[in-house]
Amino acid sequence: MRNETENNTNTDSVQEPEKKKGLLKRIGSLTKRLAKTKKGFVGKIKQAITLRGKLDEELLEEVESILIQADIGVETTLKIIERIRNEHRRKELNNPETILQVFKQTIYEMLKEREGKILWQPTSKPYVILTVGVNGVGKTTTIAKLAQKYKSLGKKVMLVAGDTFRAAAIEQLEIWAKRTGSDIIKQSMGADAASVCFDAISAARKRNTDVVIVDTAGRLHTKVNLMEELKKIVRVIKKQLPSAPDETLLVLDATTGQNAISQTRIFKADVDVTAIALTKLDGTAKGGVIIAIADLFDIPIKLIGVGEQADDLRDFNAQEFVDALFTEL
Ligand SMILES: Nc1nc2c(ncn2[C@@H]2O[C@H](COP(=O)(O)OP(=O)(O)O)[C@@H](O)[C@H]2O)c(=O)[nH]1
Ligand SMILES: [Mg+2]
Repeated sequence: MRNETENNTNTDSVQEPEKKKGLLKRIGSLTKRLAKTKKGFVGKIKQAITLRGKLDEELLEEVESILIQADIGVETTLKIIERIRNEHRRKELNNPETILQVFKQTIYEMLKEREGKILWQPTSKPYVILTVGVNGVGKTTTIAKLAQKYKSLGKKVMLVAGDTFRAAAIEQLEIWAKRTGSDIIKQSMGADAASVCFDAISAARKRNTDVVIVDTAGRLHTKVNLMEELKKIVRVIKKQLPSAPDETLLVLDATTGQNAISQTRIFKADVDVTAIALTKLDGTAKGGVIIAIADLFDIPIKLIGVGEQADDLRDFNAQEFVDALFTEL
């Protein structure tokens, strides 16, 4: 974000070298945030490839075990290995650089297929974003970051305290509403979340709100309860605004590794998830799970969280991400 501001000072014709410099800076800062994942698997793979120097079954086996240990999952790992093997059949990969290049390209293609964009300039009003995900993954933090960004783009934002299960959740959202200068719609703890959403949509229409962001509970007494509540929220929102929610954002925590995969399965079964935000990529060696998410589900990955500050929520860009992973520090 800092780099974007720098670039924007270049008002009329942004020179190509300047653009490139901005991009390199952005990749550089992402590289630092992804340091643990880089070390955790890209580093190990690079080492294995350099040591062996040629592509053979032994190297493929080694790469396979590194990928599985890095939370990429068996299914996706086998797919990656198969693609490298096919490439080798097509054209012999006989030096470390080429092998690494094919590996990088394979991962890039898997991620690129799921690259999506959050609509920062919504075309309908109110634009409703419903966030879902289990407790602790970073839903409320992500909502705050989204609110901050929409505010900086001049939008009128409303936060909705749909996590009525915990009093602290409502308070936390209130603090973020104050800090970001957003409206908040809330009721007391234990209130019916769908009714809070009903109030929110009608208030948003009256107040000419641009963007409504709904927080939801990540845990209720049972999983069935949680899914029933989410479905009810969607029904109630639709009653007022049939096209909404415009985005149903599933928030996943990269540090949970393969758990993020089972969470996606569970939420996807009951809710029409339209986007994924993968948080906490900064503090984990398990960031490779993003490749499994991209491979196993047909849901666009739109946002990544790489820290706790407001500008640490970034648009997901497959090329930047892969470049950051493979860049030497
Ligand atoms: N390092 C890091 N921490 C994050 C990120 N996103 C959220 N967190 C932290 O994760 C914790 C749980 O976040 P919260 O938004 O309350 O989760 P919720 O229960 O899903 O609403 C908080 O301490 C956040 O600061 C991120 O991208 N990077
Ligand atoms: Mg929360």
